[in-house]
Amino acid sequence: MDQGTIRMSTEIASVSGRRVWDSRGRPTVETEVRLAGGAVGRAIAPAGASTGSAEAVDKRDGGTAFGGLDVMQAVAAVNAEIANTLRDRDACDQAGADQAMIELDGTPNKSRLGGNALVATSMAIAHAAANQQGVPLWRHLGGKRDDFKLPLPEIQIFGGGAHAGRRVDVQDFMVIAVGAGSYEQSLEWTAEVYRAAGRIMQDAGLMRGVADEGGFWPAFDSNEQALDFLVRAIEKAGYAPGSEIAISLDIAATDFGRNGQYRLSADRKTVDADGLSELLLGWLDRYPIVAIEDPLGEDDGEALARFTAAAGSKVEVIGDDFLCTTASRIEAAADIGACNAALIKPNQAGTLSETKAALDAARAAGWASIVSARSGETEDVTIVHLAVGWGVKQLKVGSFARSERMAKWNEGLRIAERLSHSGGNLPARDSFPWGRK
Ligand code: 2PG
Ligand code: MG
Repeated sequence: MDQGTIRMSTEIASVSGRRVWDSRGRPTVETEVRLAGGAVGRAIAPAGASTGSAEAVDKRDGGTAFGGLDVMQAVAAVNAEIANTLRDRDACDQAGADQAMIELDGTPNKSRLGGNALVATSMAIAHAAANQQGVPLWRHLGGKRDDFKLPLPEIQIFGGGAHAGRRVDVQDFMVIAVGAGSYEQSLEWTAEVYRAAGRIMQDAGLMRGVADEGGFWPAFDSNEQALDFLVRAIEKAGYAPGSEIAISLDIAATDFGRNGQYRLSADRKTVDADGLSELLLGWLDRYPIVAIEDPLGEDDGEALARFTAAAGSKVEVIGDDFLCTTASRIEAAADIGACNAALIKPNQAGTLSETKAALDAARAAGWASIVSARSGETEDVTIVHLAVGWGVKQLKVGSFARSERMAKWNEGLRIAERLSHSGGNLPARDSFPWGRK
């Protein structure tokens, strides 16, 4: 920049990266963006364990240190190439900054510079822009409206699959307090269910600790036993299963499916796509389930369309590994009638702009959407602001334990306080009509 030019306060003055550590003790990337006006924005990349094959790829160094998971190359990319490209850009032009990074990377899956480098930087730019303007991030993202709502929390009680040594096959057994009148109340109710679940598992001698996202690590004999215990926990906590507290499942079927065959180890059987669909449709009949994520593997689009045709009028059929927060994949899925809701994870897309494009595609298809954390997380709370600012219906960040999870639920409480003047702060109570019998 020429000496004497007046700089806009939201111009990016510097971008720097550093290595920090996530909730599994693995290295990850933090980016710090400093603006000409003095504001600083910081964000940290999360990391998944059950990943879809079309996700943006994290750059990992390989070799022997930290199991090959070090991120020093991604940090170096932030400090050099990415910093040089972004310097002097307006942090308020998120789309322009993201596009510049996408072009700089030049690969379809962000593998050259790293999805971890890009997503941390993209989110840090948004934080810096919000800070410079003196507004919370959710308002910077959401613009001038006064109808902001908190998302409905979707909270894990039992963890399984890749997050708990595959003791049960289903990955997330979650609850949604569909009958709660406010965000605060939904957390209070869930806290009681989490405690009750811990007590009944302890009494039954089935407690093995906590899984990666803070949910209890169960020693159940079958997947259905987990569902039975979850209903018991809801009842023991004093709530009506279904009308007050309903169940949401992430089957994460890609993880136990291969060549159209699904191995349910906990149930000691192998089924094909139609067999798995039949089993899950049976669960939908017998348990108060309102949402089911990745019921089939990421390659089983047609079976997923058949499943959605059978279940989509009763529950949210959510695509995660199948959609990978990608607008074109969501459009293609909508064309064949696969899914009626999309999980939205910024690090699957790689930048905030692409994440928002995926959300817009889901909305254009008439779908529900859920902003989601990853199993590897940190104190970063950006996703809570995305959910509020973008008006997303649900938020999934894991369980009701461990600080990388609680930091996010607690951030929602702070936002709720800011919004409390506007009355009820959750999405419309009729958004799960089938869960309110
Ligand atoms: C998922 C997430 C969160 P991971 O599958 O939805 O539960 O897990 O981050 O390991 O992909
Ligand atoms: Mg999932």
